[in-house]
Amino acid sequence: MSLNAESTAFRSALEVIRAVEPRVADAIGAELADQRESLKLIASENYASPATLLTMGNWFSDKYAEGTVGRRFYAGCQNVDTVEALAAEHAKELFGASHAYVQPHSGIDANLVAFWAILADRVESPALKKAQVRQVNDLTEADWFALRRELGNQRMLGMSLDAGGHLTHGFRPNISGKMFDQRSYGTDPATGLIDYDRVAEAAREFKPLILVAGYSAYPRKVNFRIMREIADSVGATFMVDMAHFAGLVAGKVFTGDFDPVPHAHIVTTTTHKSLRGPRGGMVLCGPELADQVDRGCPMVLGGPLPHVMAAKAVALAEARRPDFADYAQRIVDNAQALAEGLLRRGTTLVTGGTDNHLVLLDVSGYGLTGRQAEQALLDSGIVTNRNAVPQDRNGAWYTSGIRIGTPALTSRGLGTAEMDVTAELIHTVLSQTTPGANADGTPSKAKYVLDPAVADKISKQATDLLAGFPLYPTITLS
Ligand code: DSN
Repeated sequence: MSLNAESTAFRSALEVIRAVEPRVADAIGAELADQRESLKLIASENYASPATLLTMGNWFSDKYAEGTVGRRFYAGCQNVDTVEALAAEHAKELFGASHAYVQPHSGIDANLVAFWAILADRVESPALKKAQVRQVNDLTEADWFALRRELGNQRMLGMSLDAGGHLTHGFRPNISGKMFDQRSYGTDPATGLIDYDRVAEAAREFKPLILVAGYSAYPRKVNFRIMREIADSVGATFMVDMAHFAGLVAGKVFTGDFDPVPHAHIVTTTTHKSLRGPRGGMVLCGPELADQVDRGCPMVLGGPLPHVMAAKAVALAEARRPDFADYAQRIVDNAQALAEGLLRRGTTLVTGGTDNHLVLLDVSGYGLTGRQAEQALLDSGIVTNRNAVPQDRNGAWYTSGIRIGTPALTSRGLGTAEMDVTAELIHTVLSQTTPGANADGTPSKAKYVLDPAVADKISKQATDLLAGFPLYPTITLS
């Protein structure tokens, strides 16, 4: 049998790996089999292209490249320069940004770079100017601390975790909550939507240095024009973390007031969620913050990962193709079809629907915690994750919610008709699952009861549904 290039590439790679540690080769093969068989509804996951995946397995991984293009702390970075410059160029073109920094290893790293850059710009630079010196090292320690105290407003206002914000937007146990004097804005308890008047009020009272917008579990669009006006009204730097919806921005589904790039001073993202690239992060900004952002490594980041930057260049080139816009629109169409299918079957959804890639189910109506629902769905071949809902009574570990998203299934080619079938499978599992009890008879928030015959039947239906939409159809490993 003659093999296509993709099958040959992955088979050869596994053969080489198997000769050294067969268990790793087996685990890689098993991961592909698992991903092929399950209904992947994790809102932050996707399937990168074979080209993107293959770009990560090579000798770029062996190169140190601290610094930036053409200005490295190591010799011999000419090829890294090529791929980093390409990735940045594609990112700037795709998002209409004047500067792109493609070194962050993850979304949290990208946010740390942004915090660093904002603090350096808003605290360090005025301090140096005031003291009339060039760098922090030129100041005595006492002078530096005195200037920081005088100038340093380290306050951050971000969306609360239980309203859908991210850990790094000032959640107290996170480093962001410790670096910053933090306050959060939530959502309107009646509608589940951001109340911009309340955000403005909080900003007026708190006077943050940074106003953060963006989310991991908010199923609606955010009006970034209004958020920028709020930031401007209190002199805050406006930062948007678009990790979840970067693909919708790239695909021009979110435009005008809903495109963060023209409105924010600085935008951070991951590259592996709806953007469908390699696992990593990125920062976009205007010229004012560009120099500080470029100092991200080594100030807050370890050495760049050139193999991943190369894969970012490939994935961003893919996202610039016209069919990516079609993909992005189908993500939202599918999320809306899934939401409608669930609503028709009586499921409670936070905000009553979605206008992005994710749907947040409140499973307390089924008498379940998020943890029970997540495990029952997993037993039935449906991969999701539990998530807090606003004012969640079960806390962040057990939760009352299930977050689902459509980027991955849309990449496989499933459409709105299949979303209705998916809604039926989810509803069947949740309505047939009951809470379990602890050994002493008290109610458990983790244990649950689901007839294995029901779980098997749903798993089979999920597999049948996916059979028409093979994952990586060009790749056969055996
Ligand atoms: N862990 C990501 C998510 O699932 O949303 C965010 O960091």
